[in-house]
Amino acid sequence: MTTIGAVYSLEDPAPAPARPKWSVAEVMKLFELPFMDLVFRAQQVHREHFDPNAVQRSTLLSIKTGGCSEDCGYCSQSARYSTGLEREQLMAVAEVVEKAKAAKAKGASRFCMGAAWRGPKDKELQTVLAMVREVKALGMETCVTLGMLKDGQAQQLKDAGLDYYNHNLDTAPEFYGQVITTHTMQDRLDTLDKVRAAGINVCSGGIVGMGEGRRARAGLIAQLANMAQPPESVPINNLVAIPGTPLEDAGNLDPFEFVRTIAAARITMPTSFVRLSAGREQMSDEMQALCFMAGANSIFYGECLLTTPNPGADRDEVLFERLGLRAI
Ligand code: SAM
Ligand code: DTB
Ligand code: SF4
Repeated sequence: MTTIGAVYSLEDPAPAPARPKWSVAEVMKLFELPFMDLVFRAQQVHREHFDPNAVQRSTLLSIKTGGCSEDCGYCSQSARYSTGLEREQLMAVAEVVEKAKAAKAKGASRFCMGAAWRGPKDKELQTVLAMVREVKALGMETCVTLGMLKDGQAQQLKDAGLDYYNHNLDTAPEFYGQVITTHTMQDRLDTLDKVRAAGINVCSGGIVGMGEGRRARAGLIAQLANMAQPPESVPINNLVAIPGTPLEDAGNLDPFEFVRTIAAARITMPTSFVRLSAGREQMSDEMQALCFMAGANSIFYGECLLTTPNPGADRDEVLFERLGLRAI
């Protein structure tokens, strides 16, 4: 591995930088395939690595809602926009544990706790650590998404038993500044490095349907796939347009383009779980089946995402039954 500040002599030249696994142009080529060819190829890759009829289910809970300092243009929880969302304090540990028990009883295997923070303060982190310990003790996989981490915080989460940290790259580097100005893509990558170094599984993906072009969607996928170790879990969110946010009128991506994004994620990250994430409430069952066909093998499960609705467990049970899908 090249270390920062290493000195190389002529006899021992600097190693050529590793070629990215996927160039943006190569990912663009995937997007440009005829739809049937793309979905077929994604399904083939999927079958090489996964049971095509098994879908992982994570339940989300917003443990601290609204009042966030950041300006992410899609988000209902930014304090900068009037979205009508009521701000809430960090939840009590016991309340979180009750919600996790209910999610487990409904068949979720992972519980993901999200906080509307730029990053956690040390005192806040202590409360989250207690949540992680207690949810883990229920026999569930644990995931948190708390924003940017400072040195040492990832290790504390690992020690508490955290399995996954969610931190999305959200979009391509060149589009990032049009959506978010209060932190950078590099900030996000730095936090992901800390998560990896602590030995926590990485959950990182993005949002499409924000008015970005196909090249930006390909850029996001390439950025994720080219990580030294791609994320174990890759959530692909379709924008839920929130009134009052700068992106309230974005939406309306061609549904086939969403499926193409899932397929591109599957082909470029063959061993990762690809999660059909936000936006399912607005999708037909047929659209969701296409996403599973294109290699999605994980969903958010339960009637609420963080602040917006998601299909209820009953609707999903019927969908799984109709498609012969098995929950894992
Ligand atoms: N504050 C933390 C952060 O930004 O990482 C954690 C919570 S944040 C809400 C988690 C992710 O949810 C974002 O990175 C974004 O990908 C997704 N998200 C938020 N609002 C969304 C929306 N309206 N539609 C689709 N995805 C959204
Ligand atoms: C992710 O990629 N999507 C989830 C989770 N990680 C934290 C959040 C989706 C939020 C959708 C809008 C809302 O409910 O506020
Ligand atoms: Fe805050 Fe996260 Fe929403 Fe951005 S996405 S405004 S960091 S809660």
